[in-house]
Amino acid sequence: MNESLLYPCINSCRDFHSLDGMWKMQFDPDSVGQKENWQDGLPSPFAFPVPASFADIFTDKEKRDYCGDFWYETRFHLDADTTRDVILRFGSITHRATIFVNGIKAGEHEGGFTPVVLDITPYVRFDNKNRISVLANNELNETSIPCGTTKILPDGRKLAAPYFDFFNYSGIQRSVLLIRVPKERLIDYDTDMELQGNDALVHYRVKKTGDHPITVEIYDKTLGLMARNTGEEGTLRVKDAELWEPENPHLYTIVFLIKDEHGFIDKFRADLGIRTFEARDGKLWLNGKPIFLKGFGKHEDFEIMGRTFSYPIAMRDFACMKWINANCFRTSHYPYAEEWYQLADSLGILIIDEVPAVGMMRSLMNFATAGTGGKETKFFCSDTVQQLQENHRRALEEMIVRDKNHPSVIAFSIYNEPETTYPEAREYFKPLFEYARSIDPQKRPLTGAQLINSTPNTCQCQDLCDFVSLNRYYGWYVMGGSEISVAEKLFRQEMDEWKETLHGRPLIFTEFGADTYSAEHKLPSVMWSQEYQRECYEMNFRVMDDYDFVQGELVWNFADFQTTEGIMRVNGNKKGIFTRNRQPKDAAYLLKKRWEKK
Ligand code: BDP
Repeated sequence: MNESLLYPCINSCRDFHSLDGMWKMQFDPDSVGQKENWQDGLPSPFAFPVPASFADIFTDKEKRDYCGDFWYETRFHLDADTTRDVILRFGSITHRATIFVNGIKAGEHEGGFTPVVLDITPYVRFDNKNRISVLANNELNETSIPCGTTKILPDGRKLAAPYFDFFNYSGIQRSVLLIRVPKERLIDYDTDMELQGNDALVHYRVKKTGDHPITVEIYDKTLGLMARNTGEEGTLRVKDAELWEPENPHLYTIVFLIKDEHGFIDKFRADLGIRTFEARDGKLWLNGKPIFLKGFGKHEDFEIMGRTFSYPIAMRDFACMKWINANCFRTSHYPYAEEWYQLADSLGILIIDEVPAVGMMRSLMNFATAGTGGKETKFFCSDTVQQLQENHRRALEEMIVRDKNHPSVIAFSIYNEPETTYPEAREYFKPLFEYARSIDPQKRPLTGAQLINSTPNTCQCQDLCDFVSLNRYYGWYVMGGSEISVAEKLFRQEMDEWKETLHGRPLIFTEFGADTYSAEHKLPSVMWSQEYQRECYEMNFRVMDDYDFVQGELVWNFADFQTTEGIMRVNGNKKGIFTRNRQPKDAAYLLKKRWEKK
């Protein structure tokens, strides 16, 4: 990774403007675009919004489900400024892209959920019109994360066949910014914190270009300057530090300044939350105090928008989380748009940040397998694994580098429900855990969400986790409806086994729940009714409450969400506590009451 993933800011040294708006778009089903020089201008484009997930905007099914190459194009004008570099920054392009500026290839990127950042200074024509062209592709295979396959229909049309349970929303789904930064500049910074009595020691490290010294300062919004230091590495002491926590998400400002004899060369500022987070002694600890995680596995998902980031929808989601007394969510199953983390920082919501390592089993109905336990597909024994591991490693690096300074991010999740039951899985994951540990300056706890097959006796990877995370569907995929009492017994048996296996590590639930149709009521309950969702949660909580090593409950899912169509999904997954329009189902009131007291 060469370019800085820092979120852009505006000051006298840096600025940016948005390229969001209407772009040109064109599908390229035969992948002829590059040969035919579409990078010099699309031959027959249509107008299309950026950012947007392209699927649900179309009324035509083939376009909604389009899979293959597709192009975007826009133009911009730029005044000359030789003192600064020009950076082009896409919040993400799903799943891979090649970017051209004025017809010249400026870079490429694999992975659909982290920023694509390019220094395009050499390709830009100043005081002139410029063209950006993007060749994107949304095919799935066993080296892409998330994993899946691409079906070819008899007429040659490609169709995404995910090994995961969410719609393969694609496109330029996050904002595009054109940034100007000084030639000598801050590239990146790390912080980690230590509490010493009432004070906090903020250890920092910066990465910069050029030779001028850098000064780092911490400000409090009312108290002013709290600490200052000069140098690329050092410690700042914040006296009587006001710590960041859900009830009081206090944010300081960290400022980086590079100066020469004439004045400022570079300035950068960001929020800084001072907090520690650990998993030890059977508990999770925030600032040295035990904390129980209450909340959700989520998706970036909404009608028409697909996975496009939108402040109004994000704010509604946070409002619902606060209303229901939640304090945490997992970014299942990919890193979200950066604005989610900024909002969580300011609202005091904790995040388990997950890399898009999902679908690591060969199954088109992975959720059924996930719930009931299926046959091993020896996914990690195939010859594509090396490439997959490299893509996984890079995605981890980009997520950790991007998100490492957010106080809201308390842990990283390295996977969701892979096969972990044979030695090759361990060989695959062990180096990834080690790599993640080595690059996170805060050494946050690492975890991975375990499939039902991954039990204390079978899982070869659970000991890599600092806290264990379970996805369990007792009462849904396992013994649902009238058999729920059998599910409860099986659940207790499994929990007894975990008790012997954890050796002081806490355990949380990262998924449990039941599909529920919001229009359906039935007394006595049947599966899919609102009554059954409550009963299923009540049974699960009864079991969990009997095991003191359980330190978190993130229910599946925050809201109903779109999936690929199929016989197991009624226009999407309906396990939401809220509908897709963010209105509460009955079970929401159960959770609200429970979490008020927890
Ligand atoms: C698990 C997956 C999740 C699914 C969920 C379900 O981790 O992505 O949506 O089950 O079946 O297998 O609802």
